[in-house]
Amino acid sequence: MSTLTLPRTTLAPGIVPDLPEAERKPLTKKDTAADHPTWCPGCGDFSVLALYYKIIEKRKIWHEKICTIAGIGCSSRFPYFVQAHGAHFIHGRALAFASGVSLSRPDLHVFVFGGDGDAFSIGGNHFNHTARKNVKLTYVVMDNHVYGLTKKQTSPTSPIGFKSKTDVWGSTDRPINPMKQAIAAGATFVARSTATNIPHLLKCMEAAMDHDGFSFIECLSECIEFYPGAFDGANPRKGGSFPEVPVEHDVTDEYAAYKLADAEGPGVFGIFYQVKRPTKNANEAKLIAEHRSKVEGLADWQILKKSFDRMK
Ligand SMILES: Cc1ncc(C[n+]2csc(CCOP(=O)(O)OP(=O)(O)O)c2C)c(N)n1
Ligand code: SF4
Ligand SMILES: [Mg+2]
Repeated sequence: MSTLTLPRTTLAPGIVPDLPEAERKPLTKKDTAADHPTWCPGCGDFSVLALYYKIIEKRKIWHEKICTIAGIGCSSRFPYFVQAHGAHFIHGRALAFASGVSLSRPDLHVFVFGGDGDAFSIGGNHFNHTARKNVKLTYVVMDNHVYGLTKKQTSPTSPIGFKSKTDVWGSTDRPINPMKQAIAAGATFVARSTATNIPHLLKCMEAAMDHDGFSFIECLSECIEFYPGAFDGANPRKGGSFPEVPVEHDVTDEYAAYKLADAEGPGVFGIFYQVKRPTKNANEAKLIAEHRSKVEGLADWQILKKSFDRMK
C-alpha cells in the first residue's frame, strides 16, 4: 500500500506560496524536517537526508515544488522524513510513479530515493526503462549491499561470499555493477559517491539536479546493523582510500566510463558519464504541441470526434 505524505496545515515562514518570490525565505532544515528519522543511529542514509535538506535551502526549492518519491526499504522511508509533497510508493515501482509526475509536471525537479534491492531486484526493469527513456529526474540509490528493512537478505549488489539469511553459507551469485548497468541502459548522468564524504556527495547531488535528463547516483551507504564496515575501504578515516575519477576522464566517452566502472570495489568516485540526449519530457512536450497546433480552435468533442472518425 502506498502512503502519501501531505504538507502540514500550519505554514512555516518559508512556506507561503502566494508571496512574491523575492519575499519568500528559503526553507530551512527546521521547515522541511518531518518525523524523527527511524533509521538506526549511524546508518549512512542520514547523510543523504541531511544533504537533501541542504539542497532545498541552498537552491531555494519552494515547498510546493518539492517532490520526494521512494519505494520500500529502510532507505525508501526517506519521504516520511521530508515535510513536503512526496510518496512512499510500492516496492520497486518508485521510478514508474516518479516518471508520471515528472512528465506531467515539468516545473518540478523530481527526486527519487531508494535502496539496492528496491532499485535492482524488484525494480530492475523500471530502472532500465527509466534510464533508456531519459526521463528528467534524479535517482539516488543508497547502496548498502544488503536488504536492511527485512533484516539481512542477499541483495543484487552483495559481494560473493556474503553471508545472509538467504545465503547462510555465503552468496555464490555474481553481483550486478550499478554503474555499468546504468550506462548500458542509457542513463545520461551516472555518478558514484559515499555517505561518508559529504562534500563529494553534495557536489554529485547538485550536478545530478542540474542535469537535464535521468541522473543516477550510486551512494555507498553503510548498514551499520546488517553489513557494518562494508565500505571502510572507501573511507580514509577507516584506513581506506577515496580515489576520484581522474581529471582527464572524458565523461562523454561511454567506453571509458564503462572501464572506470570495472575498477575493483569500492571503485572510484565522481561523475563517470554525462551526455546530452533529448529527454522523454521534451519529446512528449513536442508531440503534444504539434498535436495541439493541428486541433487549434476545435472544441474537446470535435477533437474526440476526429479521433473516432479516424478509427472507422
Ligand atoms: C512486493 C514486495 N516484495 C517484497 C517486499 C519485502 N521487502 C521490503 S523492503 C525489501 C528490500 C529492501 O532492500 P533495499 O531496497 O536494499 O533497502 P534497504 O532496506 O537496504 O535500505 C523487501 C524485499 C515488499 N515490501 N514488497
Ligand atoms: S537496518 Fe541498516 S539500512 Fe536499515 S536503518 Fe538500520 S542501519 Fe540503516
Ligand atoms: Mg539495501
